[in-house]
Amino acid sequence: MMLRRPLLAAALALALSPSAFAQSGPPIPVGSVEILTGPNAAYGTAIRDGLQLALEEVNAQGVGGRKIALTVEDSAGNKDQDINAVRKLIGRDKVVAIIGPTLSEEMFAAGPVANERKIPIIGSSTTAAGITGIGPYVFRTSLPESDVVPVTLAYAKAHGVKSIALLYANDSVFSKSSFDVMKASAEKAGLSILGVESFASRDTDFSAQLTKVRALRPDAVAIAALVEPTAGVVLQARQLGFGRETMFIGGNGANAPKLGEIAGSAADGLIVGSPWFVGKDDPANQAFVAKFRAKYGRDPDQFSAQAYDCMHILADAIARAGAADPAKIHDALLATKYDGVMGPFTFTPGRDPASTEGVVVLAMQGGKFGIASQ
Ligand code: 1QQ
Repeated sequence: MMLRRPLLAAALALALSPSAFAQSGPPIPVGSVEILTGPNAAYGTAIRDGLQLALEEVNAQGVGGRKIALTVEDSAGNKDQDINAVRKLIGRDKVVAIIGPTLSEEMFAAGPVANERKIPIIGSSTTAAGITGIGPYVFRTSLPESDVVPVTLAYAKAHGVKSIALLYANDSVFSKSSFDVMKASAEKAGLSILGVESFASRDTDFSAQLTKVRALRPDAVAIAALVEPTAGVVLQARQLGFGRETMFIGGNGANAPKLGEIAGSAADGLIVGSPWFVGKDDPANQAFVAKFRAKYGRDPDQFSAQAYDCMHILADAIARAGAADPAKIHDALLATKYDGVMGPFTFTPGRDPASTEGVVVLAMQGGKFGIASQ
């Protein structure tokens, strides 16, 4: 007994130290649910690629001596599949935290499941209002539309826009929320709102709405929708005679390379606000971009960059939690101070990103986003 005591004391000290689980142990299970198939797979695969690049770095370093084992589930953008995936990750894989899902409406479906089981769930791309209101275990690292869209509209105003028409997809939580923010921000900026039209995300013919909007002759047309319908609207707008005199404005859904891939030069001139830009010239971002290009043979987009930071933020919280314990990870997440490729990151007490600085306005040119001219 006597001999054992110092050992016990040492073991206890170890258990209480921040790197208690540092010494060894099985990989720490972490889950992710993203859209890997179907119409919105471009978002989810960009996110998965960002997560996996960060994971390689995390595991090369170790999280207090252990590795993270990441299981990525495909939601296909389907809410039932989201809920099942989250249940599976928690029940079968015993994950200590989840990153995802991709869309706000998916988070509204699956977030409550993780929240109820007290497993931290972190959206890296969800931008609608109300996400973190789901419950205390729901976090997001993505800037909500309410932080980004006002910057985009201020840019439009500074570039001569006085009147605007708004179009939105009425069957998507993100799109509706983005529209609400666009409308409120346009009002606040003193723009006159000439008209509002809506459509469904799967629509391919927007000519009725665009014809009405065309007759109003707005200086700008804002589109609150995911990337495929946004591209469809822009393509058809050009066919209906909208020229360069009309400024097209997108929300977070439009901030994806797929816009240029589908719409080509028809999307030229469209602007979006973005918390990140591939050319952002700080060393951390440049190293990330170089590594991403080397691994995947293409440029990262905003979704990959956000996911990359999100995985690092989670790994950092797990390390500081000192245990593969969801409640401790939850508390550690709240105390996050992380310098990522998006910039310095902390959470508000309400688990949203605290810093809303660094939003840039991007414009499409030749099918690619670049910094909008000043
Ligand atoms: C949301 C979004 C989408 C554009 C993410 C892909 O911002 O659903 O909240």
